[in-house]
This record gives sequence, structure tokens and C-alpha cells, in this order.
Amino acid sequence: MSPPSPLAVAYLEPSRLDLQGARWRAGVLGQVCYGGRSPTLEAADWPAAFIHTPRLDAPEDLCEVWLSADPVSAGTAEGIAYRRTDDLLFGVVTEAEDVDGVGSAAPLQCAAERGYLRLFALIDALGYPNLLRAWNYLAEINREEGGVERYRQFNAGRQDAFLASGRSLTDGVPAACALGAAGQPMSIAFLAARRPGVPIENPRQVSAFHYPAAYGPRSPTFSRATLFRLPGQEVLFLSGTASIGGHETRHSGDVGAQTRETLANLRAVLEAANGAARGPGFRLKSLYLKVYLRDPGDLEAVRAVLTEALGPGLRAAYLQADICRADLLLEIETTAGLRIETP
Ligand code: 3EB
Repeated sequence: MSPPSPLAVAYLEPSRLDLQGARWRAGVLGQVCYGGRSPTLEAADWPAAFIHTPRLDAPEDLCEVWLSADPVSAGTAEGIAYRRTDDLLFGVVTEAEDVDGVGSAAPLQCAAERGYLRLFALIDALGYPNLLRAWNYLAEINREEGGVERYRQFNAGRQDAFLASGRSLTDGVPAACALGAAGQPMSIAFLAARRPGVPIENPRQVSAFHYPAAYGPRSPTFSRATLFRLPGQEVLFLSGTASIGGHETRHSGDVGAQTRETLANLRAVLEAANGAARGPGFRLKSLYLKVYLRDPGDLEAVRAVLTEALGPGLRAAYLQADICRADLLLEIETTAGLRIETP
């Protein structure tokens, strides 16, 4: 018999967190709460991010809780609360944009660099140097500030931190997503590991770290997915995926077509990962999707396309967020190979 899958994720309403037993709570690595309706400043017992992305398909906020069946211990270093097992470390970094940088560097660029430098200092010191997955949230991602779009400022700061910590900008880069969420400090939730993951690219897309300069002088530093092996479990972290073919946005202004293109990209990443995986293969239908929509009015159109493609058993949460290119209307992210707890 194979050992039980150590890594799991639970999706639940914040009000249900307090109802969980001591054993469940002991296995929590950390959480990301999406919505902004719930009181956000209540201290959790574990690393927690609170992201202002209004939930569009349900009245309550959504908590994504990462759980492990292995022994979990907690700590704080570099001002970052973390929880870890022997294999994995989960943490949340926040940075205010209140400090101007040396020379002309914008406050957001400095915040991104400081946040990633702290993150890397933490995971290097504790022996989990392999960043598998980063969830990045920053305010007003598409706004131009000092003539530079804020997403591009973020990319510059992130890149500088990768370089300063001796990391490659192309090899072993994490899966990621970067979304606009108003009224909050820049927040990065992350999972890092003792052992490296296997980065996966999408044959339908130019690797983001090779995007041409038209999308910004400093390319974004992420892979399309990371495959990670735990004893008895293969996990695939899929990056935020959008309607991009090659390096270009497809179907500007057509949310239905962007949804179908996004699905084609997710399937292509899964297929590429299945070529590298040992298990029976990851399938899109069994996953829990987080769907970020720029325009709340697109909810029904997007849900109709996804349900048609994946069936009525589709599990998904729809959240309002700005996407990192002004012409992208949605982005979908998910993780495969996990045990998923839903109420
Ligand atoms: C894209 O494919 C869409 O900057 O970390 C997706 C996933 C996107 C991650 C990031 C950005 C990021 O380019 C945007």
C-alpha cells in the first residue's frame, strides 16, 4: 500500500475555521483568505494572507488552507511567520510601499525586492532553498506610476532579488501568479522545499522569462508549472494561466474565447507535466480552479464555458482581481495531485 498523500488543501468559509478540531489545526501549514468581507486582522495561529479579491460566486469569503499529514512545526524569521514539515515550508511575506529606493527605483519595486530578499534569506537559512510556488498580490497592478506600469516595477524588484540571492532567472524558477488586489500591502504567500521541483513549460507559449522587451524591460521570473515529488505523492503547482499564445494576448475583448484559450493552455501544461510525471496523469476535471476575473460582469459567461468544457461537477471559486496585462480578462490557477477537502 502506498502511504497516504501528505499534502492536502481545504477550501472553506472563514467561519468554519474555528470549527475544525485540534488534529486538523495541527496539520495546517498556512492559509490564504480571498474576499475581504471577513475581519482580516484577526491573528491566525499560522501564516495567513488576506487578499482583497471579492468572491463573485458565493456570499462568503474563501479560505484556502494548506494541510500536511506529516508533523508540522512553526516559527518566525526575517519577520516572516512560517510553518514547515521535513519537506516543505509555507510562509507569507508582506511589504508596505513606503520606502523610496536608491536613485529612481519606485516604492513598489523596492517593496518587491525587499520582500523576495527576506523570503530567500528565510528559506536559504532554514534549508528549504527551492521556491516551488509563489502567490503574488499587489495593489493597482496595471496603473502607471512615474511612467512605468506597476506590474513592470514588481518584475524589476522580483528579478533583482533573484539575482542578489544568487538565483537563476531561467533555471528552477517557481510557479507563480501575480494579481491586482486593491487596498492592501504587497503580499506573497509561498511554498518552498528542501528538494528541488521540476519546472514545466507550455509548448503553446513563450516562457515568461523569455518574453520580449515589449512586455517590460525585465521579464517576469516564473515557470508555467512546478512538478514536485513527495513520498507517495506527486504534486503539480500550475501558475496563473491566461489567454496568451506565443507571447501575445489572444482574443482581446472576447471573454468566452479567452476562457477557451486559457483552458487550452492549462491542458497543454498538464500534458507537458504528464510527460515528466511518474503517476497515472493529472486531469483538469478533478481539480479545484481559482478563477480571477477582471470584470465581475463576466462571471456567468466564464462559468458557462468552464462548465461546458469540464462538466457540471466543476469545482471553482470566482474572484475579482486585475490581471497583469490590461487586455487580459481572466486568469486561472490551480494545483494538481492534492487531496482536496471541500465542505
Ligand atoms: C502570463 O502568462 C500571465 O508575474 O508571476 C501569470 C503567472 C502571469 C505568473 C507572474 C504572471 C505571473 O504572463 C501573467
